[in-house]
Amino acid sequence: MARTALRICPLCEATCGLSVTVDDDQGRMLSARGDADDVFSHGYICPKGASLPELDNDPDRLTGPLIRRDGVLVDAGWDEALELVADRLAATIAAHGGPSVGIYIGNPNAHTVAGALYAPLLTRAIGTHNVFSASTLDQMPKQVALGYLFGHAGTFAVPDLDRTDHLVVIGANPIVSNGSVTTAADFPGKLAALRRRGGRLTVIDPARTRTAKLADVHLTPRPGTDAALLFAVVHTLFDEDLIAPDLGGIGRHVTGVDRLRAESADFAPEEVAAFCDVPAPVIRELARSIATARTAAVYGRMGTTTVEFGTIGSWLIDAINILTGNLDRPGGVMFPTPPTAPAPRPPRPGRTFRTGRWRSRVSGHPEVAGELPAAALAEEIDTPGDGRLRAVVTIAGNPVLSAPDGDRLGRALDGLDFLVSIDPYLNETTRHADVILPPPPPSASPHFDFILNNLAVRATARYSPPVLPLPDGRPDEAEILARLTLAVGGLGVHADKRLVDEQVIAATLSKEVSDPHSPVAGRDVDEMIAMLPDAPGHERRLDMMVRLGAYGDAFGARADGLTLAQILASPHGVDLGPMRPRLPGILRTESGTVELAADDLIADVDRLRAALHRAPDGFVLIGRRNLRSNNSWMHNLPALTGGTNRCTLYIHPDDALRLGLDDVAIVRGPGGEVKVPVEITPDIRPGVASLPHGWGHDLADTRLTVAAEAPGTNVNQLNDGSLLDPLSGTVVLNGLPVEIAPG
Ligand SMILES: Nc1nc2c(c(=O)[nH]1)N[C@H]1C(S)=C(S)[C@@H](COP(=O)(O)OP(=O)(O)OC[C@H]3O[C@@H](n4cnc5c(=O)[nH]c(N)nc54)[C@H](O)[C@@H]3O)O[C@H]1N2
Ligand SMILES: Nc1nc2c(c(=O)[nH]1)N[C@H]1C(S)=C(S)[C@@H](COP(=O)(O)OP(=O)(O)OC[C@H]3O[C@@H](n4cnc5c(=O)[nH]c(N)nc54)[C@H](O)[C@@H]3O)O[C@H]1N2
Ligand code: SF4
Ligand SMILES: [Mo]
Repeated sequence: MARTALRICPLCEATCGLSVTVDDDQGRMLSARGDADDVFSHGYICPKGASLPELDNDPDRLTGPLIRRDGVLVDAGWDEALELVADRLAATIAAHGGPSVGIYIGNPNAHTVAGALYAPLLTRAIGTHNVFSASTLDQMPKQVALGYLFGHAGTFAVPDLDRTDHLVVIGANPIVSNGSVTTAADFPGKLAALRRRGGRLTVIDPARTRTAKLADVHLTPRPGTDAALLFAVVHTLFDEDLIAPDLGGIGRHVTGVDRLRAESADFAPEEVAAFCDVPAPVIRELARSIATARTAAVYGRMGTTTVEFGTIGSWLIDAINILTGNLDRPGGVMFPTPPTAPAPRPPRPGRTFRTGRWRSRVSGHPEVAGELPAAALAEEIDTPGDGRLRAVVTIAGNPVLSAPDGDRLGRALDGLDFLVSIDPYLNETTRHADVILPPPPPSASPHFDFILNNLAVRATARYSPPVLPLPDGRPDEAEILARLTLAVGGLGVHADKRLVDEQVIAATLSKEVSDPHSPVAGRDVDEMIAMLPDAPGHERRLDMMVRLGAYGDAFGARADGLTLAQILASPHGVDLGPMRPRLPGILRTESGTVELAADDLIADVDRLRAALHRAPDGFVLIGRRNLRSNNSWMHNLPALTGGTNRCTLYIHPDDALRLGLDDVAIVRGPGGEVKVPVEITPDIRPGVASLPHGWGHDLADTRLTVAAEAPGTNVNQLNDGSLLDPLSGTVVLNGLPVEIAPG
């Protein structure tokens, strides 16, 4: 018998509410469509969401652990596999210390309950500072900029899409990506609504993407030059007296304006025009169009972060929002207030944001927000010497395809004493593992967006319990991580998982009751623990966080406040309203102000100044995404393969003619060369070529039947990881210099 259930889509940052049908007898998900009553997504769905049942039922998905025996990965039982992992991690830590274990945290951790609530506990239990993640292949420059501006690397300001009058999209393609570092379901609908209300869309992108095709104005700078372009906008704002009076009302909370003005002096549009290949009057007009709009929001993504000047560019995006009076006001960029964020407290002085609290062993890369560059993972394993990594834990990551030089990383992983991967697939990375521990499919996993709610353009509280039960004896991902945490902590792999949750709950509440500004200051911890539901540990923690949170009931102290029980009683979600101003309470800088011109940022500007006079390189390579793809791991679903979703080199007709390109090209980069099919298109600017990432499924000993039929090529084999944005350790994935020749 089929039954309908609601479930939030875990596949991208849009967090759409889905209505799925399941067959309890077969224990399968049958179909998925948009939930029209979802308070956040209102029925929106994309092809990936619609294929959730196919992903759930993928016959290649692992249903039990694999253990390497005599060189081959074979089926094993859960107890045996967990015991083996616990023993090997404990032995490595005992012999070489916690830091000899490296952790790689992949992208899906942003979408899972386990990634948000349990992965950090395992990392802490292991006691390693050798933490790597997809963030340094992605948004880390943005986070570093936020750290300097607002005092904390997690203080995101997102465009108020529903109310803005002028949206400026730089290096993002939300019609295809469905939005990133801005959680908004139905980006296409939101852009259509912007147009209907007379608003304006500017897109800055070297490719004529599906988003760019909707724009009123589309600028096509040379890749990697946006930081200079943005500086020229800042210059123009000062030069033409376009700074908003009192910065739109937040003037007393902002410092460093004069210093920023001084820094921007060298970046007149006329000075940067040749470097960016955008005419100076066009840059001046861009500045005017932002400054004179009733409200405007400048929004940057991958094309502004994974580039040579990623941190400077990210900083200047928000600097422009601030100078034009658009920070913290409706229609500008605002700080979301998620349901699990602590209740507001009086402003308190913070500390100056710093990186480099430790450094990587081999290249001396500074630590950034607790992490080292993913591009340095291979060398930390394969470079001999004291302190090299002996064991690695990957959680929901496929760095062999997503990080530079996967061939080298693969060899390095083979050279480890021990590799454990918590991952549902036997893929390009996990094929190197000694043990794979597969989490259950989405249908049998709970869902709450602990992370993405921090980025949501409208606050909601939505929770999906698992839609289908787990087979007896199969742990969910939270249990896998919790049991490993307990084992590493010396309690053994069979200890009750709830110990982990109860420890977190007791510690959190004890801290809260002793904080005079907490809504539960002075209360009795045990009395509050008794108010939590008799439910799985993650639900008890969720209830606690919600009750302590900005909308919460403060454990009964606020009569109408939110609890998990209320969220469960509203399966389409609880709407908590549009974003609201949060200055100055959200600031954590030492000065208690928005610091517009932090020393470390200013110190990096000379690097940009020097680049201005660089002769334009040959070709540069950028990335692109496809609506029916998701990084490296959804090429195995028949419903999503084929059509435009192909690993081809986009190149402009003039360039193809000049190079004599026909069907196949050889692309050479700093890390190697690849041979790829050519697709000639006017939708990319001359001098630029694009290849998508996440391909290269032709490696031996994987279990990706469908993906292997059209494997594509791993673009990151072109990249040796040496070109980094130094402030964030983020590798240059967009704007990589390459040579292209007929193949
Ligand atoms: N050239 C180039 N390279 C890029 C990019 C680019 O634009 N260009 N983009 C970069 C970006 S933005 C990112 S985020 C990274 C992504 O880098 P990664 O996070 O390393 O790679 P993904 O391809 O997202 O792989 C996700 C892994 O998680 C597994 N997985 C899926 N669901 C779950 C789950 O519920 N639990 C667990 N435990 N595992 C799960 C999948 O099987 C897969 O192995 O790639 C980066 N690499
Ligand atoms: N369908 C689909 N959706 C996804 C993903 C996916 O793989 N497929 N991945 C998810 C992930 S992990 C992420 S991080 C997000 C990413 O979300 P987005 O950042 O929106 O996606 P991208 O396609 O990487 O967009 C980057 C854009 O920057 C442009 N660009 C490249 N170099 C430059 C430059 O130097 N300057 C400027 N101005 N533009 C430049 C590219 O042409 C491209 O259009 O998407 C998420 N959503
Ligand atoms: S847009 Fe993202 S969250 Fe929405 S259905 Fe598609 S993949 Fe899922
Ligand atoms: Mo990403």
